[in-house]
Amino acid sequence: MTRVIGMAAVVVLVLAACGSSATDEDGPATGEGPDTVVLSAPAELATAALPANDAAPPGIPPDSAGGSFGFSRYVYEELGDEIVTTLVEGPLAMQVRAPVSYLQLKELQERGDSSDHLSLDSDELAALVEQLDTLRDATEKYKDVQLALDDGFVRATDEVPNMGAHFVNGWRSLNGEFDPAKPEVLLYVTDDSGEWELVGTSFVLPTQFAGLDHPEAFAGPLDNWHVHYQVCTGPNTISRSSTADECQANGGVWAPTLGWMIRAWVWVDNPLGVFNMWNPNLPPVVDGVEIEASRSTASAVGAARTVPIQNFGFEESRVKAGEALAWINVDGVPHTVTAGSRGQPNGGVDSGLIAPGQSFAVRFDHSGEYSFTCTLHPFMTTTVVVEE
Ligand SMILES: [Cu+2]
Repeated sequence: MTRVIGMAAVVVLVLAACGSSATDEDGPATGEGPDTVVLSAPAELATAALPANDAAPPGIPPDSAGGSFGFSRYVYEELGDEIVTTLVEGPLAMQVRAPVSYLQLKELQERGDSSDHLSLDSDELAALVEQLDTLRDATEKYKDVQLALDDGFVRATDEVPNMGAHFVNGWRSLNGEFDPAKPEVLLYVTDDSGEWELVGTSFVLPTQFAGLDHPEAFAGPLDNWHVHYQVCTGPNTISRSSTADECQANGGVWAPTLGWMIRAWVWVDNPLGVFNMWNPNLPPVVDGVEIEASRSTASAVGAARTVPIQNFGFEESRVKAGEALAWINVDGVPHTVTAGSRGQPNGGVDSGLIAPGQSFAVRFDHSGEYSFTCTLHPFMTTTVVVEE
């Protein structure tokens, strides 16, 4: 555990950017077409005990938190005093992660494009588009939230950044059946007039029914289903992992797991991918294109080091007292750099929203260990070690 020791940091806000979109050689593309990443058996498995099935966490968790939702197979968080696996995503064998939206898939299919780069053959592409069209047609009526409530959907979370509020159909969530016309979850955000607007859907398959192996549900390999562990839900929660005690103290309902889940974005199109967890077109939407400058701007203000915020993760960093450290957001959605941990600010430095492509720099005048988090994504936490 790290403590924040008398922070006397001078904050330098640097407006930086990358030309037209928030892309990086290593980061997810945001709408410029397919840039598929295929992950095979994760490296950490070479040294850890091999899990018994797709849903199982690795036998031996690492000794520090890490991993990122929507980008790595495992996410490890510090809960209580322990490092635990809070998320497992995708099949154990091979995952295909492609930032291709629903509308882009339809376009590829209409063009009769070869989809080799998506690891989809044309039949799978056609079947997938048909499933997604079915989902869209079947949920159109739920643009009227009252019809969703009438059909048994109940709000189970607050509005999650770049995700929306989850309205869950309890019966469907328990039956273990996959039907593209019957999503278990509808996602809504409140519009300017305070009305609920339908933005997406999500599916839930409990492992007791669907089994511990990755569901074969949507056609092709793009649907990386995930399993959350130690989940806290409730109308005032944002559906994240916590200890049972912490969850109950916040008025939430705790569960060891809810089973296999996946989002499908057929309403508000998602350039990070039709099945991605995060949708940059949902609030907080920030315009990364308007921002002028670059990584070199961050170093021009005297930052000794510039580190990327990418794939929903920070890098641990070391600087010398008196030096500045700059963070650049190379993800497709906003983040914050906020003194504190697990999404909780401690009253110190706070960047506010850092748009894709934007930078934020902090000068550290005194040695010590400083912890930072992202208030939008509480699992994002890092420590900066400042040496004499
Ligand atoms: Cu964040």
